[in-house]
Amino acid sequence: MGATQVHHRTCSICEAMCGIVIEHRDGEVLSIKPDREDVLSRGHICPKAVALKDLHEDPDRLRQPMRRTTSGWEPVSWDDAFAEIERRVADVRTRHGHDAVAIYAGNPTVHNLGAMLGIGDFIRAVRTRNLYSATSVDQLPHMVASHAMFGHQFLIPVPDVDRTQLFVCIGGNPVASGGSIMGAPGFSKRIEALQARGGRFIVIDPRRTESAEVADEWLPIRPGTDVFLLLALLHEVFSSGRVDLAQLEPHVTGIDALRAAVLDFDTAALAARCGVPAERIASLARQLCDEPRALVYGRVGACTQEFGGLSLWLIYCLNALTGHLDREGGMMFAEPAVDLTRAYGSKGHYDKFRSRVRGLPEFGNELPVATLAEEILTEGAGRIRALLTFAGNPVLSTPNGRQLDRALAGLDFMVSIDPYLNETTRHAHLILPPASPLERSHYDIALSGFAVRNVARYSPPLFDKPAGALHDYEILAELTLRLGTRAGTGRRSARIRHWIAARLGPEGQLDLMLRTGAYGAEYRGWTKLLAALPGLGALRRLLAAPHRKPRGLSLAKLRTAPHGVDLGPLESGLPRRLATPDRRVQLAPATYLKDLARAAEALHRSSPELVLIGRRHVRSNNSWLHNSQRLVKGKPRCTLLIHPDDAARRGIADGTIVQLRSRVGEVEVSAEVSADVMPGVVCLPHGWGHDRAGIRMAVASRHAGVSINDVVDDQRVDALTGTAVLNGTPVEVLATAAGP
Ligand SMILES: Nc1nc2c(c(=O)[nH]1)N[C@H]1C(S)=C(S)[C@@H](COP(=O)(O)OP(=O)(O)OC[C@H]3O[C@@H](n4cnc5c(=O)[nH]c(N)nc54)[C@H](O)[C@@H]3O)O[C@H]1N2
Ligand SMILES: Nc1nc2c(c(=O)[nH]1)N[C@H]1C(S)=C(S)[C@@H](COP(=O)(O)OP(=O)(O)OC[C@H]3O[C@@H](n4cnc5c(=O)[nH]c(N)nc54)[C@H](O)[C@@H]3O)O[C@H]1N2
Ligand code: SF4
Ligand SMILES: [Mo]
Repeated sequence: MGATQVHHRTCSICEAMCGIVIEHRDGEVLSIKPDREDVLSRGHICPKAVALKDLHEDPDRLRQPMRRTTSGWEPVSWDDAFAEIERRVADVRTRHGHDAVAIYAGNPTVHNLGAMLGIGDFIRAVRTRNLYSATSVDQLPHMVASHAMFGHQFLIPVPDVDRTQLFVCIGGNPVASGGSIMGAPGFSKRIEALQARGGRFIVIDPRRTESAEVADEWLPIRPGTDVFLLLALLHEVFSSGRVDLAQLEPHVTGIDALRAAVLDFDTAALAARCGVPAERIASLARQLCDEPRALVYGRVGACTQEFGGLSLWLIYCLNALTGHLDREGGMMFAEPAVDLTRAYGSKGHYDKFRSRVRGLPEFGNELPVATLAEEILTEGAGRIRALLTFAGNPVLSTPNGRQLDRALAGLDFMVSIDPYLNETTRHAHLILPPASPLERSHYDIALSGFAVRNVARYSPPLFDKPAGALHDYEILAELTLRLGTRAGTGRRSARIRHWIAARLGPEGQLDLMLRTGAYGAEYRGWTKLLAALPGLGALRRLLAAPHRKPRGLSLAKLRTAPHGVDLGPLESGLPRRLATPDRRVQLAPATYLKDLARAAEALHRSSPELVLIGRRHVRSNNSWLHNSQRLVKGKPRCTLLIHPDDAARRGIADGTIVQLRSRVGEVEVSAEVSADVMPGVVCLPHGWGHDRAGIRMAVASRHAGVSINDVVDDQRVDALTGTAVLNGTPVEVLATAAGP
């Protein structure tokens, strides 16, 4: 027996990015504990960290490529799998054209260094208009607003939680979720510290969430009506003459147009529609104006609703107009060591083309996933015939999952790059499973850009991958080569890039990015040479950018810092970092002003009697952690919360099996009567529904639950951004014969 060893790494499950310490011996994980010296998480972890061991050891995790045959799944060699994919994709392209091959990329992509480095080339190689991802069921309104207002889709402000005195949280539950577009591990402790220094935490949410529980105030709001609350808050700021742009004054444009648009609305009607008392709205606006260190933060609940686009825009405007944008204690911009806003990531674009069936706008070459099933099912030129999924489970994660199930079952060809045979991948003809997360290196290239402190942390692989296993980036690289065409990016530049990437590997590329970043080591002659190669325009731009505060950062330096390197608190970055053509913050982009007409029209509409919202639990992560026994044990969590008044009216008691119905579908689920949801609102978690036939996740199947997205309506999208309306679905709830 070998000696017990200690390994430091960053947990890659959620955006909190906690530092963990893993004790291991002879290739076995003995324990997973918090790293008290981690520069960001300072000793915080949640129960999901231990699931890294369960994932690694899970007998259901696929360890070799699988092919679906008429007599079931059988293992296949990598060579045969890749050859079959090349042949069948070519066949679909010959018969139906390039756009007939679609891609869906799921959430774990952004938590994966190799995937982040490889997915762009893969997408360019497939060269399709039918690109979809979890973005349009998540943060798309943030990206569209950042693109329109600040000029770059990834220049998204994050709460300076550690220095603020007033934190207003709209449609986020960071105590349970760990925070999102806000890397703030140990969020509850940060709120305790805020309260200890005399600050206040206010939660605006239809449910008294775990975050509302620790807040100084919970303001219930009718689902989907945040746009009206935000208009009312801005109305108060404008009409009371309290606009204070602070240091941003010379760097904004559009304030007059915004003022005129906002003052057009009637405050009494706005308050009545959202359900927050008019006096409280006015006093909240005053609080925001009076407090020098305050911020308004909005997240998933604010995004995935009918007016998600407008809501996120108005949230940024409200921060700007009360002097809280890009200022200490307000909403600030992280400046990470690898900065996607400087060179690597595209700035983004909007509405360059529209989806075939429903005419929804693209964003950054992507189409809204709410229309994926229609694009597969609707006949005609341009119909999707083949699908490649990467780290995604859209059957459970996107609206009208039953329809998507039917659509996927009818595809000519489907490939899933995924470690599990689950609700989505069961439809694939081939599943290509990557090596375990503990067998690869890690660096949060994307999410470090949204952390509440600038830090850089690298984790080497804990274990060697088994012989014959491939990492995600290796699978993507092989497919990039095999599916790349002469057109599009051009096969030659793809080859050169591939050659360089293969030589450097994720580590080499990361090192290059670190060295050329704002905190990088000395400029090196060889990076100049690389910059001269074709197809590397981004790199060239990057090398031309001035170094701001060199700290000698390199991969070698990170390797000697197991707890990470602290690069300091958030700092003001505007106007330097603005990427708009006039280098000003655009307060009133035309697309947004135009969309206000839609809100004005909806202002006097009456609310449906009962609407459905979602929830997250600290022991889940979307749809894919339910195969860990320690995470699903205890009483079933997939229950429908219903207010006592709504329950009584329908003869529903705690534990009654109810039928939950919407326009698109129905599920049967156990009711949990609770005054924690507002009257008129029912609440079900997402990511469950593991009772579908043919999945290979033994534990999850025994704790199946039902999928909220079997009830969420795919036809309801935020018209501005195309984001799915996951919250606020009109529903009916009926008691069934089956008793408690
Ligand atoms: N109703 C409702 N629906 C929602 C939400 C909601 O709040 N309400 N939330 C939405 C949000 S915010 C998101 S982000 C989406 C998520 O949507 P998806 O990303 O489509 O779904 P996940 O459940 O995260 O599925 C992740 C998949 O990746 C696989 N996987 C995990 N790790 C790896 C890896 O390292 N490599 C590879 N190749 N595969 C991996 C898993 O097995 C699983 O199949 O769901 C959305 N859906
Ligand atoms: N434990 C756990 N952690 C996770 C995840 C997980 O599934 N489980 N998923 C990860 C992912 S992919 C993401 S994107 C983040 C999401 O992180 P968060 O956004 O913090 O998480 P949610 O729980 O979706 O928070 C949305 C909140 O909005 C509320 N809400 C619903 N409708 C409305 C509305 O119309 N208006 C307002 N004001 N509020 C509304 C809901 O009640 C809910 O409390 O969490 C990440 N972390
Ligand atoms: S909150 Fe939990 S799942 Fe998220 S990074 Fe930290 S330990 Fe991992
Ligand atoms: Mo997400």
